[in-house]
Amino acid sequence: MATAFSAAKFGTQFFPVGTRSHENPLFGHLKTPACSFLGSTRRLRFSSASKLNQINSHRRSVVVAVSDVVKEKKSKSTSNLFLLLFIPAHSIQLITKEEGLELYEDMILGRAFEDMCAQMYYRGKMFGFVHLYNGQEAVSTGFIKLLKKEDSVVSTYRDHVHALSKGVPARAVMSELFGKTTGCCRGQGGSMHMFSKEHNLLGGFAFIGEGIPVATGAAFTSKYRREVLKEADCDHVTLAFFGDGTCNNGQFFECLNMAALWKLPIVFVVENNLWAIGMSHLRATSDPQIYKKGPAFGMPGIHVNGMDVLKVRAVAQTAIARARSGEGPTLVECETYRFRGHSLADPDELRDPAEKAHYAARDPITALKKYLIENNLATEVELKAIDKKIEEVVEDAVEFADESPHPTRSQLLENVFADPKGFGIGPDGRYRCEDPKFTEGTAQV
Ligand SMILES: Cc1ncc(C[n+]2csc(CCOP(=O)(O)OP(=O)(O)O)c2C)c(N)n1
Ligand SMILES: [Mg+2]
Repeated sequence: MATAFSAAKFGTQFFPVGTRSHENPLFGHLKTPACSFLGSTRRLRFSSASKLNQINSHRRSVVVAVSDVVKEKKSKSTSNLFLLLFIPAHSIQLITKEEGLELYEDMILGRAFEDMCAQMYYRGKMFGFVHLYNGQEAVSTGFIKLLKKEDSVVSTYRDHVHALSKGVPARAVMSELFGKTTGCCRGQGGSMHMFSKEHNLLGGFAFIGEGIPVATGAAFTSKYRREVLKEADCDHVTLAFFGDGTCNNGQFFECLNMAALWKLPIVFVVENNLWAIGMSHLRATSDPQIYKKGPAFGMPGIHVNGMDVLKVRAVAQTAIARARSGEGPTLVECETYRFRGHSLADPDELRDPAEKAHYAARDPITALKKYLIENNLATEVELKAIDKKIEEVVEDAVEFADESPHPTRSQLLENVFADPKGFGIGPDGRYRCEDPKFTEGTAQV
């Protein structure tokens, strides 16, 4: 199954990752002259022949057929919007020692944090579904560590590690998982709804695909601020993370369309871990090569080995630079794997042990560690010191979360749009749920 996605099977187009986006043979041809805000829709609103001639003086006929527009678009672009990424080891952009250690630390934080989550979940410290990210760390780290604080990240229900990579403190994430007031959503979001305004983490989302329009809206905001409100320094980029199963949902296609049409500063990052709960990606999708769907909308589509943080980072650098410079969106498919079941309630007995072993042997953390040591970027001692530091960070987060207070019952009704008078608030103006008799005869709250 794994080989169905391998570079060997689909050929090896070479992508020189060391080049800057405007010099890049893949992305360079997409460059068009700077257009006004929503320029691409405006061009299609023809009200009279003279206006049409004015706008399209280069076209011979005033009758505009779709085929003419297609021909024109084709002549501006080359055919190669597809890219199955095969990056030979020698072409990887070199990283500094500092960068290498930062990547390692972030991945170790993600892994150690999630392992601790599993322990705490089975000890009854967390409620509801908890979806872990073990195995996929190279995607979060490879992308998010390149962002500025003002850039946004939109996640899914598998969101703890995205939050950590974006800088939300481990204490705030763990407390949120414990349902405590010190959590990043004051304990009201829980595992699937991490959010931090300060860090521009625009949410985890329980419904699949729900975050994609939110991310598209965030990217629209950046473009609007820059081009309409004339905030010249607003070059913020949004990353939308979601899974392979989610790519079969309508929102995905709708948002690719809007993002390409308006050249939004967004990168769609598909974390293709080959499974949507117990449904194999290969059984559920007409064309399993998700990256090919980008070019259908006029944006580059790239496949990358999501178990290799350096390769992910190389692709991310180009896609983020492209978004930041106003060239528009990119669809990146990262082939990755989750080492645990879909959620902590899933005993993970259905996936083929051979498949699991295949990906376990490609653990992104082990691979980075080997790279850093072999290239004299770090010693075993230095890496062990990072492991130790992170162990302490995670233990501190658990202690902090455990000692933090639970929210008051009335917090449940805060920020509820409908006025809960009559239901939540009694005639005396006080929250009914604060009355100890409120839950009498019903389930314990
Ligand atoms: C709109 C919607 N439909 C169905 C579900 C149930 N559901 C939860 S997770 C999931 C699979 C998603 O798989 P994928 O996008 O590959 O993400 P992964 O869990 O592999 O990270 C589904 C169908 C949901 N949460 N939301
Ligand atoms: Mg999946």
